[in-house]
Amino acid sequence: MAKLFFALWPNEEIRTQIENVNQQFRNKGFRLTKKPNLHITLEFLGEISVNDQKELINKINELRCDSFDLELARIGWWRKPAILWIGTTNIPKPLTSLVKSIKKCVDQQGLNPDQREYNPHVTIARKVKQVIIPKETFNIAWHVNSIALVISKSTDGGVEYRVLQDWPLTN
Ligand code: 2AM
Repeated sequence: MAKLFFALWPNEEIRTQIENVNQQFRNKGFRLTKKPNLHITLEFLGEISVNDQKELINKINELRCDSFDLELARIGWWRKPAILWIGTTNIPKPLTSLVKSIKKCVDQQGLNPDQREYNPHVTIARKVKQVIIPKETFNIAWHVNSIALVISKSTDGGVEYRVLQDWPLTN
């Protein structure tokens, strides 16, 4: 069994730009996401068996989805999970259909896809009980041309993510 999720995995350049936005939330008592962990979840799978993992990978191998451009340009806060996040100005159609296709594969594998409305975001800090969101604007232009299957492991130093496999999106 392994704890897995599908994600949009930023390259180093995008990661640095997100990290630069995060810096303003240092020393506020929040738990900032470590730079190597920054990502956008597409679909959280939870603990799944090696067999389900293999069969799901076979299904994802058959997908053909378009690449797209994301503009990360706003900061939001969800009170209940106490999460601070960076979000997109709009949700591109190829992203909506990508998530739909992944959910279909997950469902066909007999696993439970997340039923909640999809809300793409990069979690930048946890344990955020309250926050004043700064007014300064930013715009991180991210050309998304791949998706990743990521394994999540709890370690003494916190959670660690590792990309198991990635797939290109069609240009
Ligand atoms: P989050 O960033 O909004 O917390 C790995 O845990 C990733 O999967 C996180 O980015 C997390 O989203 C997302 N995720 C979605 N549902 C989850 C769940 N039930 N448990 C843990 N993580 C979940």
